[in-house]
Amino acid sequence: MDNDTVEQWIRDFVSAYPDRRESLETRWQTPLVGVASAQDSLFDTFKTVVHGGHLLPRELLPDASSVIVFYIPFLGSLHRENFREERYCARSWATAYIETNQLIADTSVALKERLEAMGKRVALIPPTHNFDRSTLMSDWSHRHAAYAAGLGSFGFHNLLITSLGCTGRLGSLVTDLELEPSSLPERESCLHRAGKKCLKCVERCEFGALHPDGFDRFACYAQCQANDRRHSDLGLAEICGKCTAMVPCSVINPNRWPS
Ligand code: B12
Ligand code: SF4
Ligand code: SF4
Repeated sequence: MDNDTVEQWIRDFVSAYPDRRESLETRWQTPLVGVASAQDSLFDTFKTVVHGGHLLPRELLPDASSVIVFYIPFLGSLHRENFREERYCARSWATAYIETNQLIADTSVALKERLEAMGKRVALIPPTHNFDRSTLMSDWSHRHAAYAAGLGSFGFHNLLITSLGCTGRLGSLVTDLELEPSSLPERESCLHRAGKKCLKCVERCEFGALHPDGFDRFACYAQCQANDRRHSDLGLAEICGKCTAMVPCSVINPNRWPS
């Protein structure tokens, strides 16, 4: 399998998914796929920029060669619905969170089986809930892996902004399959970080989490838990995402973006 085959395989799996699973409410756009070399020195820097316990690819899989990362974008209508619901997040956003986490897990398991059938080895990483409740940090950050795989850059709101915006979700897996690493994007995706006027994400956060001078992850988690209580009949949905609703980077319009 080369890069194109892996990318096409993931795209086909995601596009066929709604036919395989009954009563899904969420629909997705075509995923973006990127690859980082497991030896990329960026992973060493994540021990400092994320935290000391962040794992290296080879700590997940000895002889790791590549990190495959995929971004599954929601339909554009979803972040608009989340904007309209005011303080609490939209029910459709909660449903999309649960269904997309399942989609990421199912895609990862199916790709692992496909690669193992070719004699390759794969280490899986759960889509979320793999974080320490006392620090609110994970030993593997999908968005840092996505950054290393060239899928986008970090917005002021912490989310990874890809060429299809920031409202989708990420999955990654580590394998000994040799693939060509993707190059890092040259463009700064966040308007504020590109020196333009924005900080719309800060305006959207009414919960004391996102400020012009920083981010309080515990205040953010408190609001995510409030939304979970609100939508408790759906299953675990610790979510909010108001900072990604109807902001310029939700869905990218290339004509308005800095080059
Ligand atoms: C713990 C966690 C949370 C916690 C803590 C949030 C946080 N910011 O850490 C809580 C519960 C509060 C939370 C909330 C949310 N989360 Co959350 N969460 C995670 C989880 C499990 C681990 C994240 C982690 O360990 N972060 C570690 C900290 C240190 O890193 P960080 O916050 O990303 O901050 C870094 C960046 O700002 C970065 N950075 C900034 N500029 C630059 C520049 C460069 C060059 C580099 C290298 C780094 C960098 O530096 C900081 C430190 O390194 C991941 C899943 C996973 N395993 O990856 C999902 C994940 C990050 N969450 C996600 C989402 C969508 C959300 C919410 C929108 C909730 C929702 N779904 O409605 C909010 C957004 C909050 C926000 N504005 O950040 C998505 C992000 C998708 C994306 N497009 O980026 C993820 C990846 C889940 C997934 N599988 O898709 N989350
Ligand atoms: S809303 Fe504006 S400042 Fe915030 S992350 Fe998006 S582009 Fe950057
Ligand atoms: S997810 Fe909600 S609470 Fe967290 S930073 Fe974004 S708007 Fe604020």
